[in-house]
Amino acid sequence: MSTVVNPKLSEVEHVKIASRYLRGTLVDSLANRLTGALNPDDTHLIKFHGSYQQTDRDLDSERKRQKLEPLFSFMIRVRVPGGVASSAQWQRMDALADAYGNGTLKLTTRQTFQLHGVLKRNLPAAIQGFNEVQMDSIAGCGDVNRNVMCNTNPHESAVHGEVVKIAQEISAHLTPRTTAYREIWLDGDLVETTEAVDDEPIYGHTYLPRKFKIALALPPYNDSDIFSNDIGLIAIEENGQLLGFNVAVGGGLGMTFGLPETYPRLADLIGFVPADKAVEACEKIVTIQRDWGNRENRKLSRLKYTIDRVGLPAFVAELHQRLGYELAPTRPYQFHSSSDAFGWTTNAATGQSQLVLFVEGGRVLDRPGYRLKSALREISAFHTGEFRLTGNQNLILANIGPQHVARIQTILEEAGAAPQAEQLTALRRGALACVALNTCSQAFAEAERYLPHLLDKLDAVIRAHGLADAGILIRMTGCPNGCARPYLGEIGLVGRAPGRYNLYLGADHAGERLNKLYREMLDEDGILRELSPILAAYAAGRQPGEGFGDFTIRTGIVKATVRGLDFHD
Ligand code: SRM
Ligand code: SF4
Repeated sequence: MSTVVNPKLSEVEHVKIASRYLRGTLVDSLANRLTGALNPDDTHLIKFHGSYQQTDRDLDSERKRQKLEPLFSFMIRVRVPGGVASSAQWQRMDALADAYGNGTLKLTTRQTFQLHGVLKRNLPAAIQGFNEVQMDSIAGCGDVNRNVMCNTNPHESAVHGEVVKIAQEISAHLTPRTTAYREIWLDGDLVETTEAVDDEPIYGHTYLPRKFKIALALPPYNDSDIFSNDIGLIAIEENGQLLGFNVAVGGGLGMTFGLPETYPRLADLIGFVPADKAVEACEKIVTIQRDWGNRENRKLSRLKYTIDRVGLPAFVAELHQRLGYELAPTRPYQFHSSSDAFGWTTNAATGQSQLVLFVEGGRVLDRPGYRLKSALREISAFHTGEFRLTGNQNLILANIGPQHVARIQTILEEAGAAPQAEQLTALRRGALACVALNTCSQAFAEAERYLPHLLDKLDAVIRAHGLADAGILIRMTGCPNGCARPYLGEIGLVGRAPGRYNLYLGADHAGERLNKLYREMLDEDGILRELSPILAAYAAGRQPGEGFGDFTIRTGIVKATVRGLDFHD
């Protein structure tokens, strides 16, 4: 085997090569009690194990003044393929958040759980805690396939269960095979291993050039925002039968300010695969990205850039060759919405009910007058259905037996956490905000902690114009990486500097068109000043059924973005 290493490879590639299938010196890093941090190379490797080393950014400057090292702690992301968790798993996450985290659970935009604030010494116990309820964090982050998303709502279609099962199969098939995770976190005894002992039949020893994301959706619902994924699979159903999936490739939202060669891009539809070939198709697409992706510049290494570099026809030809057959032509489908439909519904056939519960910013916590975390803990003690995490940071209590409906409603009401559809505007219920400060190292501005306050002010405008029920998608992030999918927001706010945001308009309501930059570096007054007249015009001049994003295009407020490459035009 050749040992020549390309000197231009990015730093992370060198770390992966030296890591012996993701082991690195993680065991030594964990044992070192002189610091709350890991050895520098291990900070890259621990991502593959589902964790990020972070600091409390609220305290950084004070700790520096006191000549202390930053307050290091870890975020851990627990994979939940398709977002489906049991009551036992919910209870465990709830307890681990209290025992080792900051007492809150974050439901993410990719249907996973995150714990924040876990100290280095508590990482093994937390990960062992997930393992005891058949959950893991491997591939939560890192240059591998991440949590596979799927429509969340089991009542939406007869074939929903089948589609979730395929999401789970894809996830299992693309989970790294290295035993490093088990050795480091679960066994406690690191076996000295060489490259020859482990095998990654799909990834190889350097894994992928960059993160990789897959989502499935069942029309007309696109709540998993499939076009922002490296692979999006659109389920095609006929007479209650799952036929297969339209395949879309090359979605991704991250970009860097000042680097126009980086851009958000929606995935392109390239054909149709029968349901029993979906896993294989995903594997082959992953291997093309493994072989063709850019390993020198991580800013240009996502599949979207690989495809734009080689051209879609060349990419598809290679896929057909690796599959040994050609994808069939895409089938017709229609998406209506990418948001969640809140409240109670009952399935006439099964008699089971479900509650789609609004969780502001995806943060499950207790605070005075609002004890959501306690209420859900109480419910998990008797709920025999599932806890389903949505891609919009909300929660579905699914498959609730008729005997539990009233009890669940009462518990939520008494905790001040009951669905309050009539009290909350549709704008607020559909809002997404990424974590940003105080834990995210990338944040230029607040998002999760600030958006509710901005919404207090925007709600006043919305109500004044009679738009309380207009489902306008607003999404805010603290930086341009796009974690709350802001470029698919009908109103996108992307942090540029403390208290300053770029405003994007013009995405559609179903996740099929990116938005466009409208104004830069707005503070709160600027955001309200810019949005108020546009909302007023929308209230007065919208056509029947016209979404806010479509209105801003039709009236010429912004130009439509047709593909990623014209996002910056
Ligand atoms: Fe993300 C990095 C949080 C969904 C694009 N994301 C991060 C990090 C790990 C920051 C870092 O690199 O140090 C954030 C951790 C903050 C914290 O304290 O928790 C972070 N991303 C999140 C979450 C928790 C946002 C949320 O509030 O829900 C979401 C977790 C998803 C999950 O469960 O797996 C999250 N991130 C997304 C999405 C949305 C999606 O996947 O549907 C995107 C845009 C889609 C995409 O990937 O293109 C996204 N995150 C990024 C990027 C930019 C990637 C790129 O191609 O440029 C980064 C930075 C990076 O990778 O270098 C990033
Ligand atoms: Fe952090 Fe930026 Fe992602 Fe927000 S969008 S969580 S600020 S990386």
